[in-house]
Amino acid sequence: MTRTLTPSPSRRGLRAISLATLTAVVLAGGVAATTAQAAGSTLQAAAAESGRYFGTAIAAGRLNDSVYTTIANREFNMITAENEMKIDATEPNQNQFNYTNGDRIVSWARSNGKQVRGHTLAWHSQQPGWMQNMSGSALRNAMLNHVTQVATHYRGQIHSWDVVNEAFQDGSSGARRDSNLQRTGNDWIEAAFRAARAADPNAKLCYNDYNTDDWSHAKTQAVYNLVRDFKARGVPIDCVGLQSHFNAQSPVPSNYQTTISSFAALGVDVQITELDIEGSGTAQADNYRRVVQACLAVSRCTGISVWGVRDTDSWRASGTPLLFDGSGNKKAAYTSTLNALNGGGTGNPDPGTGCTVTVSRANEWSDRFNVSLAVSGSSTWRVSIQTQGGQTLQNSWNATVSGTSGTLTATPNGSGNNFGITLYKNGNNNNPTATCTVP
Ligand code: G2I
Repeated sequence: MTRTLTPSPSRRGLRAISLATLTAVVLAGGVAATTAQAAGSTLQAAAAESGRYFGTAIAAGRLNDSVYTTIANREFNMITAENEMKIDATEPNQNQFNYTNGDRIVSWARSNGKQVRGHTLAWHSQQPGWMQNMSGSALRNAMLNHVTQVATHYRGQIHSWDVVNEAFQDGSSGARRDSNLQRTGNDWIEAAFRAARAADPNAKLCYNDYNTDDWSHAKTQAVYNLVRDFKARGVPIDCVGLQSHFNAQSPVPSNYQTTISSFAALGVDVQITELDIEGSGTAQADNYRRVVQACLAVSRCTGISVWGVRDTDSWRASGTPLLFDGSGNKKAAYTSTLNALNGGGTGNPDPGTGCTVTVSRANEWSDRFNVSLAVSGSSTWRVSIQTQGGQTLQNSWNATVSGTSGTLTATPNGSGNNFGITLYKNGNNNNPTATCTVP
């Protein structure tokens, strides 16, 4: 396990203050940390401090449960329909569209001042019977018509659409998932994205999947290559959704932040779209904290949604994976999530790693900048520094630093726990992120 503390470059409200402070302190010959942040008392308020949203999936059938709606209204400002915008719900018979329950959710969200994520336009699963039985160009046309009709119905009301959901296989193949949609031709995904863009030009268009959280997994790499290819060829795509359904078999990976920052470096937003983490107590709380901190460390990780309100609302209720218990009480996981959103937790060393590193931006020139790193919690440490974009190492002091781009590794050289690096920007002015472990 690793712990990350970095300044968040997207903390819009503090950016001007931070730059002014930096200027003053740089003149005085010191460095400034940029981790200070006002506290929010709800998830949505705390996330908004850094310009992010915090959302949840909502089920239309629970909108008359006042415990449920009270929590949802108080804590969340981004709403995803858990099932009501899926293909079987919105087009139960071909060319007969039913928006009743989807509209109920959009109406509840908008009347309470919330934004809406659309889920999902094209998926191998939850297809109505008529679509399951189709193939070839008839299916391709039916799919494109579905995308066009539904995106047009909700035009202007959707923050982001999960245009295509779960199109890759699990396991080591990195291949597309076999499905009736895939058998219409490998270009079905880009065709769906183009149709969605035409129907609702202002919605962000996301590719959404699960088991794409671990950077070393073939499925993650396959989605990364799809997005890279789309960006290179001008296929419209704005975001990647990491569903992030975690449990003992699929834990929060140690390289989760690398996955997020790597997708972001392709020029897309990253949204954590369906977060739930099975477990209880401090272990679960710690995992939620790690997810939030990984997102906060990457400026283009723009929001987090959990997949339900209370444990009893979850698609896997027996795993108690959410932030509120069945009675609507805040769990330890809620508190750690809120604290992490409010600025990175306690500042104490992570018991799992034994050390913490703080990243501070220091002197700046047109082509390069200095970064100060301060380790606490241990005198032996290894710090992994993730540079952004094409940044390269020019210089370092008070530590032994290996690598020149991508991931740099720093270890003590006898100068203590405070060290620094100079990075050439090479077109990217974002701060690096860093994690600390005791070897
Ligand atoms: O499976 C978890 C999620 C994985 N990513 C895509 C999401 O769309 C998916 O959500 C789940 C919903 O949480 C479940 O609520 O998707 C399932 C399948 O669409 C949903 O389950 C369905 C049941 O299969 C139906 O039998 C049931 O009628 O929920 C429906 C409404 O309760």
